[in-house]
Amino acid sequence: MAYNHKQLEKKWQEKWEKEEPWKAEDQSTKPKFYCLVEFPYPSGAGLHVGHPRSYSALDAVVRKRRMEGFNVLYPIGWDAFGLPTENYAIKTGRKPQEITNENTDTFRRQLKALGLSFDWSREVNTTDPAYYKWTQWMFLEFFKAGLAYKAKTMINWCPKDKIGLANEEVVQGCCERCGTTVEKREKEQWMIAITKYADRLIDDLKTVNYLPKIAKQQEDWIGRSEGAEINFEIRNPKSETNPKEESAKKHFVKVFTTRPDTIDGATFVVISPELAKTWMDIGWQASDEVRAYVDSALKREEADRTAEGKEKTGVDAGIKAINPFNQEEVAVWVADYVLGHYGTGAIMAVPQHDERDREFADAFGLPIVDRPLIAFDEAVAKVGGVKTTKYKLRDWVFSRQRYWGEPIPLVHCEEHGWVAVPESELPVVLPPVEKYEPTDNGESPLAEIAEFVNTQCPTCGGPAKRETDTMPNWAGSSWYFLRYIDPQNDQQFASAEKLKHWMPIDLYNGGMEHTTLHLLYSRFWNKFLFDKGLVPTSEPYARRHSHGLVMAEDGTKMSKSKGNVINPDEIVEQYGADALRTYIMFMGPFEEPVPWSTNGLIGVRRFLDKVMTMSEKIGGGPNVELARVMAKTIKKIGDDIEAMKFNTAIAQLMICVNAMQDAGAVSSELFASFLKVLFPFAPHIASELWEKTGYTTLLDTESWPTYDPALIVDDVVTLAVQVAGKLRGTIQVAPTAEQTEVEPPARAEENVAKWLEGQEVKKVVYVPGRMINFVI
Ligand code: ANZ
Repeated sequence: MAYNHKQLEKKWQEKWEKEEPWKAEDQSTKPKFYCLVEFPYPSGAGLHVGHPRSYSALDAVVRKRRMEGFNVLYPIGWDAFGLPTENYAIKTGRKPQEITNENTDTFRRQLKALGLSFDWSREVNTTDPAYYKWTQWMFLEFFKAGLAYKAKTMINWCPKDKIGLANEEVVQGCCERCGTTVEKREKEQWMIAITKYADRLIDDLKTVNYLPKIAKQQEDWIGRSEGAEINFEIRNPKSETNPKEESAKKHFVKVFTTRPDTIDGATFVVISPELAKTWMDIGWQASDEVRAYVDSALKREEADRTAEGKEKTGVDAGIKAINPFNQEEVAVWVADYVLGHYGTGAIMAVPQHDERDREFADAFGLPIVDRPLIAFDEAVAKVGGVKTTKYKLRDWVFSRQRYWGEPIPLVHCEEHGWVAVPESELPVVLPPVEKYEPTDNGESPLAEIAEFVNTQCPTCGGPAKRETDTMPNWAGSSWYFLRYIDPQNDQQFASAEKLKHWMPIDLYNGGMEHTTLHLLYSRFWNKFLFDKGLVPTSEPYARRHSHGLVMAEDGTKMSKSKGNVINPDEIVEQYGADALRTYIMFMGPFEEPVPWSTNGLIGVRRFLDKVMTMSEKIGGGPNVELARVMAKTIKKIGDDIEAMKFNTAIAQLMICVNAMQDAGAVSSELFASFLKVLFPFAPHIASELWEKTGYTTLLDTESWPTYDPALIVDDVVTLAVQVAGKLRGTIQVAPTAEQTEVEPPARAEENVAKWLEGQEVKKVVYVPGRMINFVI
């Protein structure tokens, strides 16, 4: 019979709301456990089933931890700045803050309807001025430390969203959000020097426990390469590369290589179109052919310039260089497979050893020679090179020309340049505006508000202008985990004492798609605060795990346009929160993408219906078989939750329920254990059955069940115990038990103990599965 999930779940949610069993204590003698899930962006679409996948699973972990006696912090909040809200505000003429509030109300209601055990008293919202005051304050710390700087850069510009994008936000040459082809634009931007932390961001991965694929992806993204910079002298450049310099001066092209050992085989040099352009800007009289090539190459996207298998293009620069290792004259080419912003923007080409160089040489008939390798250090020394390390990681473009973000708290004064807004004037609050539309000249809508822009220089009191760029939506999420620790503090972002109590985060779960963005940014941000003595640990997350996407039934991505989105509200309404939670953990391995299946969900709901009838089976005497199944269940579920194998944990629950059904009766003691292991997955019905059984406590406050290890041994054998070669008793042990496990119970056997009393054991002979003999 189907239970009435609506009534039952409402009853327990009201009780939890009243008794607040999930409040974390800032002072406690219990060990702490800080569990973090990526907080959602409260979009207008409401919760997506992908959210419960992570939240329910980690909810299972923290429920177990509380029962194990931990003081658990499991918080939630809203990462609420961002484009969709702003675009919706533009469309509807409403205020972004109003829309945000509505959306967070929906998300909160939806999450509470799932019975997730968040500590709701610590909710944070990145758009709350009391929150972003500290985001601004931290930005100023970067600024004061010289890590935030303004630079003219070519940025990725999305002509549809009218927004500059970080490299990470460009996917195959298109805007990550709207899919429009990205253009290049030159723009003055605030940058944060994350590259200064590149080494530590790689090296410290050794000190944390991340899924291997996460650590690897971060390492590859940072892309550290050990190599050398080597100068190739340009032959007879005379007033060609730089007419202003005296012709007596030697000219060089500097290449970056990770393989100086191959230098003897370097048969030509290739410079990037970007470097060629720089040379032309300072006076290089390049041919028309070169100019035309450079012009067209600079318009091309990096992704297709370097795409594998793409036909190589390039042009002879008409210049010669000297290979410094063997003094041979080589040609200099311009080609777009060499990138301007990596290394030195120029390479020595070794077609014998490098695939790309080989293709280029084949395409243009350039020489390929087979020369021996030289030792790395020897080669570098001989040509006067300098060993260096290069990174793929770029500095973080930290400004956006949009409204709905944290204002950058800086003021520009003709005399004093960029000046920090004094701390006492933080937060710099987003002013109300009439129109949220970005401007066509690429400036933020804030630039149109004279009252906001015109201000005084904090240093001299003279007229000054505020920065009108806002921060990217990765700002607020770079430190939200610190604010949960002390969300109401208005003197500091969090007190040192509380930070010390809670950091680092013991377990952090989130999507793989955040590995190179949020996860890297927040590690960097935390390291910087650590260096300033503001947080107690260099790494914020001791352990990082990741969940796979929930796909549509047909295995494709759920999307509004395809109409295949599963709405959690409807599922909860029709099948209940416990069914959704349990199903979503049962549907497949946690790390992997899994297609949604309504049939699967119905199957899980039927299982829960069966569970609800189990309380009728309480009674009967001891049942060893059932006790064994229960012991195994406790062990397996405990181990599986630790390993984040929720699907196999639930499979074991099912085995256990079948065994109870087959037994016809279950002792109240065993049943209580069952409810405790059911609780992390289906807390509402577990609580209901707990109450039905006669308990008045909340399961949250109960302790995690234990089991007798002897009961989980599958086969036991009878072991003969001898003293001086004579049989004196027997014991039951596992056939594979070690001598150290067997000896104590053997000695303790009543009759054996008698024979051993007062004797000195000279030797113990153990034959696993057969006998143990004490030689006296
Ligand atoms: C000679 C050579 C011989 C190279 C060989 C490789 C293999 P990673 O490991 O990715 O850092 N390179 C250097 N700067 C470049 C640029 N701006 N655009 C495109 N390619 C560039 O790669 C470093 C290697 O990539 C460098 O070492 C250089 O080619 C090339 F058997 O030098 B090598």
